[in-house]
Amino acid sequence: MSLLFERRTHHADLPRAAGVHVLGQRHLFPGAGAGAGGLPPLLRPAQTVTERWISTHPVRTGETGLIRHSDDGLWLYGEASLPVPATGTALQAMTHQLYADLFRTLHAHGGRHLLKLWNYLPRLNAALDGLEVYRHFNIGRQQAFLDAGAAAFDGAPAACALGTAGGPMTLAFLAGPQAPRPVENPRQTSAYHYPATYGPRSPTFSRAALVTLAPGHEMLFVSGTASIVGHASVHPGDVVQQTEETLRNLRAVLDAAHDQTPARFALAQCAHTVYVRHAADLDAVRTVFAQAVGADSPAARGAVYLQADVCRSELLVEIECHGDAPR
Ligand code: 3EB
Repeated sequence: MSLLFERRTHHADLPRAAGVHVLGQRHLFPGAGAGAGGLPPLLRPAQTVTERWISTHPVRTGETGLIRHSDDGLWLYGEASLPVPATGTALQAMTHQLYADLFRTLHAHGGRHLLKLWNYLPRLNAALDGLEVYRHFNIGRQQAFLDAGAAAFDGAPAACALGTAGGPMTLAFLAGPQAPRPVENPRQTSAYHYPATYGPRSPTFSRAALVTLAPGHEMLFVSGTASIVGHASVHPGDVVQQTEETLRNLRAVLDAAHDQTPARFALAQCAHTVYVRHAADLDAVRTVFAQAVGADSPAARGAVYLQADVCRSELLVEIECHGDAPR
C-alpha cells in the first residue's frame, strides 16, 4: 500500500491511472487575495498548482469534530479550516480544540501516528491581546499534545507554520501506521526547547520525520526550515544570506537523517515548498535556491514558491521539503 505525492500545474480533472486514489489534495492559486481560501498565495509557477497525496488503495472519508479526513487503511490525511477568534485566549482554545479533534481522529483510526503537519494562520506575526498570534497558537498546540499524551518534545512530528494575510486558519496533516523517527539539526536548538523569550510555550515539531513507506522504502519529511542558528535568527534584513543559511540547515538535517538510516536523500531530488515573506524577494531566493540544488534538478524545476509570513518577523524565507529513497 503505497503513498505517493504529485504536483501538477493543471487542476481540472487530472487524468489518473485506474486504481489510484486521492488521499488529500490542495490547490494553490496565484495572485493577491488567493489566501482567502486559507492557504498562502502562489508566487511561482504562474499557473494554479494542485498537490496530491495519492494511494494505491481506495480511501474512506469521514469527519471527526472539526477534522475532515480520508484513510486508505494505513495512511490518513486530514484537514480543517475555520475562522480565527478575536481574542488571544479564544485563539488558544480554538487551536487546542483543533488539535484535540485531530488526536481523536488518530485514536478512532486505530492509533495512527502524526508524521507531518501544515499550519496556516492569518496575521501570524500580529499582536493579539499583547502576544503574537503564533505564540498563542503555540500555547494551544503544545497543551493539546500534552493532554492527548502525544510526544510534544522528542518524537514530535515534522511541521510548518506560516502566516496568511487573512481568511481562515487552516491545518492539514498526514499520519501513518508507525511513529516517525524524529531527526534534529545539530546546528539548531530543538524547537521544542526554544527559550521562553520566543513565547511562553515552545513550538511542537521535530526538524524532520523519518518514515518507512514500505519495506526498504523511506520518506523524509523536513519541517519548515529558516535562517536560525542555535535558537537565534541570523542575517536579519538579508534575504540572500538567510536563504543560504536555510540551505545549510536543510543539508544538516539530511546529514542527521543519514546517521539514522542507510537511505540516502538528496535536496536536489526533494519536493520543496519555499515560503517568501516579501514577493519582491522571489527572484533573489530562487537564484540562491537554484544554485544550491542545480538549476535543472527536479528540486529547482518542481519547487513551489508561496508568499507567506514566517513565524518570526525578522525571518524572510522558510523552506520545507520531503523526499523518498530506498534503504
Ligand atoms: C523555526 O525553525 C522556524 O511552529 O510548527 C518552522 C517549522 C517554524 C515549524 C511550527 C515553525 C514551525 O522555528 C519556524
